[in-house]
Amino acid sequence: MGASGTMITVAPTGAESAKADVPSLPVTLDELVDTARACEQAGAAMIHVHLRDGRAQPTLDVGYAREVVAALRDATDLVVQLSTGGAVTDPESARLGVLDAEPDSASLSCGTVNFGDDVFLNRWPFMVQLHQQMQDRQIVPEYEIFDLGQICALHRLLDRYGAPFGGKVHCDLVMGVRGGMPGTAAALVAAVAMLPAAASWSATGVGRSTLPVALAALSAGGHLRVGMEDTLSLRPEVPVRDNRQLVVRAAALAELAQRPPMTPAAARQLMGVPVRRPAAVGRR
Ligand code: KMH
Ligand code: ZN
Repeated sequence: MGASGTMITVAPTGAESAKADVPSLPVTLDELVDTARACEQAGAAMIHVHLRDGRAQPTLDVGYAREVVAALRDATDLVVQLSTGGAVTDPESARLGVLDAEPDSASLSCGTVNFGDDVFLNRWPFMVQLHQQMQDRQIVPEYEIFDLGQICALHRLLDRYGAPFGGKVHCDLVMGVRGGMPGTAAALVAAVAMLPAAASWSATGVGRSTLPVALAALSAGGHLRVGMEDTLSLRPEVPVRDNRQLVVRAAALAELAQRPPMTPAAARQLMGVPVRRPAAVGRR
């Protein structure tokens, strides 16, 4: 069985939704920091960050990424994870460049997948580069799994290139993407059975699969990722008000499952993420 507590990750922004369509999407530095604070108070332990520029478009600007990492560390204890997935149009060089911002953790997608009408490209050599650069820079990867075959690629990566920095393997099952595995309990159970022994894992159900995936993950011993990157509706016809609302709901489910939300400190232990800053002083 899985861990006794539940690590809740909030993915507040993503690269796909437009601010004009979703005005409550956090895109500025201040909006991100406010969201991070509110979600930490509601039970989140980690934040998965996609950056937006001054026009609210996805960006992988390293200078800005450093600023965001510093601001989130200053304002919260959350484990700060930067996306190296970016947007489907981002080149590999810019996606690798995100690691220069020295986050606690970064995502590492384990294979190419159709992504709605687009293709989310993750070539094997690029996966290897991400894995090795994260080992060198002491960044803990979160392996993103969009389909079952990608778990075979993860095994191959670990067998050939060794354990990630921190020595723990943590995966996130991203389910319900149009082109990837469905967001069902059956697919979740199949994926979990294939994960490396002793790996920890969370699950994310995109769109309408959010709740079925969260409930299946809790019952199978996994952790949760929620947020407006993945879901913009609370239920049919009811739009999400903000990211905090999704974290509050996830925390309530975790409590109901008698696996209450983990603190950021417990999440660091789970994932093998060291503390990268002195004890919090001078919080804004
Ligand atoms: N935006 C998607 C194309 C990640 O953050 O690592 C990729 C994604 C995965 O969101
Ligand atoms: Zn993402």
